[in-house]
Amino acid sequence: MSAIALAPGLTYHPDYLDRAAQERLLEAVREVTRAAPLFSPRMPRTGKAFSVRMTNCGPLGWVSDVNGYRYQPTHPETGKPWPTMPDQVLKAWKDLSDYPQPPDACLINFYEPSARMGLHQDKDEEEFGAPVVSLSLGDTGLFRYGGLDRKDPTRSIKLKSGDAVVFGGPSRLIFHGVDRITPGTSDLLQQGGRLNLTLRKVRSGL
Ligand code: MD3
Ligand code: FE
Repeated sequence: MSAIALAPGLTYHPDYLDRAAQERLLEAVREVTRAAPLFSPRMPRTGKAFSVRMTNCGPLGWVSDVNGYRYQPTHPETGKPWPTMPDQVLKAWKDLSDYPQPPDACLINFYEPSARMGLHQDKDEEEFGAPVVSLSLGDTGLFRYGGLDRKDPTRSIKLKSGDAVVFGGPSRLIFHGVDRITPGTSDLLQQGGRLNLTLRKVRSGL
């Protein structure tokens, strides 16, 4: 498929997943949420809930509560290990990442139409040599990215169902966020909303 370089290390793959692949991935996400229900992470210190709900699959999952952001092997509410990563997710990583080892974390974000994610950097991982791979499903999200300084100018792109983005090399630590979801832009999710999967290598070494 055709890849578009947006910046050094930042590659956009429009329509990476065709409709059948999107439906298969959605079914895999539903299976993950049956074992590991979506939870509402809270901001460290203030305890204010994020508008995005989350779950994870793979050996490690990202969580946030009053004590801080971290990766941990278990769901914060059930205490159970995260479900295994679907084969389709591992295949996308092999295909898109150029990284020799498999990912050890897959964060699944669910956006209702009113949800957003403020501009931030992903810095809770140990292995910044590995890229982050993003897969989008459902309604289109207006994604914004800038540079390594919060004050750097930003650009926006619309991420639609089936799109993939790879953030590696000099783009691994850029500021980014999601400004809004456009309701009614996809019929993949019956009730609307947007799902984003981020595939990550958190721990360095084997
Ligand atoms: C750039 N998620 O989960 S995916 C996140 O659409 C997150 O749910 C957004 O930002 C979402 O942390 C954006 C695109 C993305 C993901 C990870 C990145 C961009 C990134 C890591 C480094 C740089
Ligand atoms: Fe992020």
